[in-house]
Amino acid sequence: MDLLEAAKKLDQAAVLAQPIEQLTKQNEFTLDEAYEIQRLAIAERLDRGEKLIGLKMGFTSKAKMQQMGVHDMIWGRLTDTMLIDNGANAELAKYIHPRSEPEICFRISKDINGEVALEDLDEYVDGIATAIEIIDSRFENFKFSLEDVVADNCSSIGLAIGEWQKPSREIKELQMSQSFNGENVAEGSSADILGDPWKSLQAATRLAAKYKEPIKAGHVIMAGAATAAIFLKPDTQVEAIVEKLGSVQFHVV
Ligand code: OOG
Ligand code: MG
Repeated sequence: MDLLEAAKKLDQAAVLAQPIEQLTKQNEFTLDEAYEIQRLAIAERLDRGEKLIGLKMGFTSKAKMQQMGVHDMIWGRLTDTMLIDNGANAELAKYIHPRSEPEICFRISKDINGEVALEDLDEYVDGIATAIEIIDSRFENFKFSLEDVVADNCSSIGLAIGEWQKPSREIKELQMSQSFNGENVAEGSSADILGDPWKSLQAATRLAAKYKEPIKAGHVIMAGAATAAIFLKPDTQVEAIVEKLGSVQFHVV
């Protein structure tokens, strides 16, 4: 299988907001090849001038694994064009079949070279915030295998980050919720993110080291959702609230 060709297909699907058939329907490929396709697809974005701003973790909760039928932790890359300012508009026309999910986000204060132990992570974090991730699988019907979704940069397309708070280790049992036009659409607990969102950050340092992906000062790391993701609809005010960390919003137009 031509990995670069697959990467370009996925990149164009995102650019044109046109879904494609699952890659694994045509060819089998390994998880390492899937991560290579992801790297090559992101390289297309970076060649167009986009900047890496961090990493996202996926399937760090049972709710997400069950929703999508995939049972392994995954990671993907975030770029600057994916950022939506807190309170700004998100244009539905730019997406294929977007869903959103409340998350917790870490801000990195110091370059990370190699895996960092859970107890040493404080040294590398200077902020924690409530965030929303928009995911938009490039595959028809939002259906994929583990290899497909990894190649597809773990469905990432957008993120909004709320006000940064001082880092705290006490984020293990925070209520997390998402509302559409003031109506609750999803509710969970940060305990569902590997038992503690800091463990998701730890896993990010392990996986980034394994795949030789740098984590730099200023980068953000999304810990993964604790609830199922919900399809976006037009004219919707989307808000995520995490107990103690505050809220973040955007408006779907
Ligand atoms: C894959 C992305 C999973 C999360 O927070 O678990 C993810 C998907 O559900 O399409 O972002
Ligand atoms: Mg997510």
